[in-house]
Amino acid sequence: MIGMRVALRLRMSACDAHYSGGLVDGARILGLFGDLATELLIRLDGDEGLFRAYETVDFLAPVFAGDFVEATAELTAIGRTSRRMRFEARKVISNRRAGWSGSETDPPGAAASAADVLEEPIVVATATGTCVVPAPLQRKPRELYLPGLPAGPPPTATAIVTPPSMRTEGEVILTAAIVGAELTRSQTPYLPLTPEQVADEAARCRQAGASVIHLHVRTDDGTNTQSAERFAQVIEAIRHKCDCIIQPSTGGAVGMPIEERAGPLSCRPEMATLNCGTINFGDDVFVNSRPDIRRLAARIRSAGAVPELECYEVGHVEEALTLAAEGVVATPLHFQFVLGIKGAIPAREDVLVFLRSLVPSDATWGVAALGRHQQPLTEMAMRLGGHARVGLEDNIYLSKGVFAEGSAPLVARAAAYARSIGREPADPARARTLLAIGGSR
Ligand code: KMH
Ligand code: ZN
Repeated sequence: MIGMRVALRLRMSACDAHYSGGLVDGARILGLFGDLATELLIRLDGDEGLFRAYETVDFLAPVFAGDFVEATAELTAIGRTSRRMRFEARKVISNRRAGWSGSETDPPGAAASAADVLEEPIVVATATGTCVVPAPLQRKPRELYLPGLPAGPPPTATAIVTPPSMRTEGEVILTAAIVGAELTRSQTPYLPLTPEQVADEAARCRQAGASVIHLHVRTDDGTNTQSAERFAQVIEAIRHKCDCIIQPSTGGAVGMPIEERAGPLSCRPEMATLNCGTINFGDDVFVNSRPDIRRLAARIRSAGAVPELECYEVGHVEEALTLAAEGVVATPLHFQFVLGIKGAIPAREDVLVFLRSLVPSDATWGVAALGRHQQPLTEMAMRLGGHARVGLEDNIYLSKGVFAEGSAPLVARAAAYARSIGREPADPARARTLLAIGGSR
């Protein structure tokens, strides 16, 4: 829900002009922000709530009667009763009437009705503020009236419907993490092991909407391996069944030496993971020293693969940016925020908002979240314009106590959610373009 955005666009009329020269007063803009805050509260809590305080208000450019103003609000934090928001108002059309637009370039004698669509909208005001909805007035999400709910799965607690005007454009890349390294058959009977089982599962996931297969491989007895031969065998089996991008792991299993982890790179995959730092991984330590990260990055590059930058902590994002600055990895970058490993960064909405704020604007990013966090955090990522990874590696349940019968049902649910917010799952060809595989973006 953090990251939810709403918008208003309206024309300032002569009635809105308060000062000489048709100037609109700042209070009018704050009125728009108040209405936006109210809409966010209704969508979140089913109640109009109250505006408690503005922390900042900046009026940055004048607004005149005849201007069209677009105002947006974004939910930035949720407390027990408090809801913090960020606001922005931009002028998108400017009236040209002499003396009103304030422009010195107005042609003399321009018609009183002349107006321009601005090539670059002008930010006229920004603000941050806090609203409250008393606990007894907060209604549960399932009681909320969500107009315009498209056909598809019923809304979950996090499936706030984005109004059509605010839908994020662009396809979602769905990655299926179908095998994992640490998962065992004793945890779920649906874990694929043999090349045929893995290839069948990859094809089912492709059918369900996945375009990338994040791949670990096992020996027939289920032991994790980074053997190049086994990867070659499994990749060939997948290739026979579907056209997904195959993204081998270079993380392997906890405790594997780096040289062994690099095994699948000899298959010259289109993508490969690059783990960007060390973390506590449950009771183990997943070690990625800075020299080893650079060695693996160089190997990935010389294999011709696009690295997916696995970030389990805030500092890992900084490390990835440093790798780019050093030229060890090529831009544009593709980040994967892995949230909810015990001992690393938690799977929380505010964490994701912060991580997203760190990535460069030309980068792509996705979320992998563990266990019960998989669905809400990947759905949030999709709402925020990111991509999503689901699958048994991160989560073996479809709902509490109900096993996912393979990764495909998890992919199908993510694909349905993507469509419900107006984003189509990318096919592999489109995903290759979005990920700059082959240098195309
Ligand atoms: N098995 C984890 C220790 C990756 O695939 O690159 C590492 C991992 C990350 O799964
Ligand atoms: Zn993995």
